[in-house]
Amino acid sequence: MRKNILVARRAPAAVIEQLSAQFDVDAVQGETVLTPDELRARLQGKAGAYITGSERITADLLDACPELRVVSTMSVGYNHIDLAACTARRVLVTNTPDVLTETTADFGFALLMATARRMSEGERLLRDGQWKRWSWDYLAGSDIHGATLGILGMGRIGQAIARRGHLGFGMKVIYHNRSRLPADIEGQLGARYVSKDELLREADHLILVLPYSAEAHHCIAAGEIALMKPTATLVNIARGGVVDEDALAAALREHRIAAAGLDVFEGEPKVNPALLTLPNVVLTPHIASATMPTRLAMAQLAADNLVAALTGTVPPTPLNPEILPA
Ligand code: 8YV
Repeated sequence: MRKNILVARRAPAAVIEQLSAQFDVDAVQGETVLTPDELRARLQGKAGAYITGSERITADLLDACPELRVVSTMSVGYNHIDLAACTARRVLVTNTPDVLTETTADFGFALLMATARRMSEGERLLRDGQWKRWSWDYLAGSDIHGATLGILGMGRIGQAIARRGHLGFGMKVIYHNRSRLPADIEGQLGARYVSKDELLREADHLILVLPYSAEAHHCIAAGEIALMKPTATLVNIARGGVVDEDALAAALREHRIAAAGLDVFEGEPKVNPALLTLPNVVLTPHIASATMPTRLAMAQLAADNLVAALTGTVPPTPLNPEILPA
């Protein structure tokens, strides 16, 4: 008997075609975003769920959908999924690591450069007819090359950013992470492990790339920002919840740090209004992985994971492989 699956957000046609060849697919159409209640209703009787980083999979939802066996998310981050609850109920969870690493690192670097070199601020002034004359300190920002790059979270994406900073821009790279990298990898990346306080104090540019978790919630708040240089920039491509946005907005307003670049927001797609009016913050709508080749690769990997898991083979990138049969 064909299994029923839900594709909870519009997906590439090729993916729907591939899934439809094996399963009965209930695919959400257009730009619809399911509410939690709608997600619960649409998951009834479904063995598989193809989701994105926005659909929350909670213990309550799993209990309400006992036929659900596999959750495949088209994202590397999986803080929207209660993994422990899934594992306890023997629901297999997969994500899409690796395929987005370089694209996301490119974007992190682009956001860092746009922020440090005040690109959005300059474009806004130009478009508003406010570009009148040259003056020596007009839109003067801070240098990238030769500066100290601080990385909080040294996973795959953090390492790809370190490589860009070290090899491409001659930056001094320091990082803080739950665990230290092996010495040979540190050597290749030119990266030095430091305490979180040292990272905050020494970085000219601090980029947040750590996974979101309860411990990471607001790990950059007023106290942490107070340790940073007044000339520093802060870039967040992790999850909005790692930064206390009110504290950040206050620091930017009072020029206690120079600038911030944010691709992720605590209440996204809603953005904290305190950030919207500040000139010294670059704001982008969670697009760090958004190139066509990378999004297609993510969509394909999410589909391959779902097909494998529901047809009894080992999926390429499981998050709780311990529940797979030995
Ligand atoms: C996704 C991301 O675009 O992979 C992640 O964790 O944050 C982004 O690449 C987003 O989560 C939608 O799935």
